[in-house]
Amino acid sequence: MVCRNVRITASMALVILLGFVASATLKAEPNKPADSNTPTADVNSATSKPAGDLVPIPLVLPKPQFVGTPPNIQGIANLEKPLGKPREPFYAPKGTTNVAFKKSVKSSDEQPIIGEIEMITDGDKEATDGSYVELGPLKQNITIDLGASYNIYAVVVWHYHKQPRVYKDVIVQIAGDPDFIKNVQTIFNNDTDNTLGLGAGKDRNYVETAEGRLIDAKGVVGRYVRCYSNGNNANDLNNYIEVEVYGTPAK
Ligand SMILES: [Ca+2]
Ligand SMILES: [Ca+2]
Repeated sequence: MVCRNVRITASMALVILLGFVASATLKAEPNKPADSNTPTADVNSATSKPAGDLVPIPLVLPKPQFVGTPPNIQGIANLEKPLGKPREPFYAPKGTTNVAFKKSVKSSDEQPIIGEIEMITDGDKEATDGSYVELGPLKQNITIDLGASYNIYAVVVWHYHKQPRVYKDVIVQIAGDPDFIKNVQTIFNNDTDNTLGLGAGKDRNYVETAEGRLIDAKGVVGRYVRCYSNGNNANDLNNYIEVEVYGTPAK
């Protein structure tokens, strides 16, 4: 009697288990893409092309000053390998524009060695002499006041692209106040050993090109954009040609 009961219970359990597996498999079905040939998010772009009302940002690049892969730059650790091809378009919601154009800029060095601080948002991104600002040695920063809060999708930074260079300790932050106390968000940080004291970053060093450095800001909300650097591989000075901030007004 006991044995039979056990056998019945065991076979009932097996039936229940099989039923559970079958229903779990059925339940899993709806999560599969309707059509496996439909491209998924990351196929078309390194920065991912999500579905919906997203369009490439209206980014216009300056004239390149050197072609091909830049020569090896000596003495820079953790250096990113150049892409070796043009960067893929960056997608953001329709209506996203460069909201930094002609906006006011402040700097830790208000009397640049070369050029004027205003040149950082004047729309001129060319590498020619007369198009770049040169700030004093070692740790410096510039802060753009967008004048209002924006959803920020990308920040593009051109330090200098007349020759391949690597700027040191590049950090880009977005905040809600000019003193960077409220809602500070770091969107790029390659100061891996915390030289600037803002926290150690995980991003890599990179070679400047005419494409500028496009940083995915992931839609964070903020009004002030601050860029830090700490000299470059050629000298201790800091340069900016242009900084663009792609966003839409925050509601
Ligand atoms: Ca400029
Ligand atoms: Ca460092």
